[in-house]
Amino acid sequence: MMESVVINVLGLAAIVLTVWWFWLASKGSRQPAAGVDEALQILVKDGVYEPDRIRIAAGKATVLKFRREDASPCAEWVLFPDLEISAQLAVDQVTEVQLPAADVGEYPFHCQMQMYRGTLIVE
Ligand SMILES: [Cu+2]
Repeated sequence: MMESVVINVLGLAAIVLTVWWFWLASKGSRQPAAGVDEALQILVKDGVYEPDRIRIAAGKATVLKFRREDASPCAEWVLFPDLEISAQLAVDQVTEVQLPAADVGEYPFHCQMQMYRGTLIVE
């Protein structure tokens, strides 16, 4: 009788440990597509920015890295009209775009023909 109680307690402890372990592991590996204080790289390909919603911190200058893998002229420029920023992107290269410290809000960005579209979220 005593032995089966001990075994049950041990089994329960093992289950709790396993659940706890996996819960912690999944928490640790969960990453947003793009977030504050991460290396912000945006892939420019097939008519979309990936990711197309980029979150940055307000009041802090930020660098975005655009990797253009679309040779069509459509993808050549990226414009942030509200921030008065534009950058020419070289094909198959990473171009750094310096953003000034901005106020909280949403700032759309797009290519010169507005086919590529994205949103910069400052929070
Ligand atoms: Cu375009």
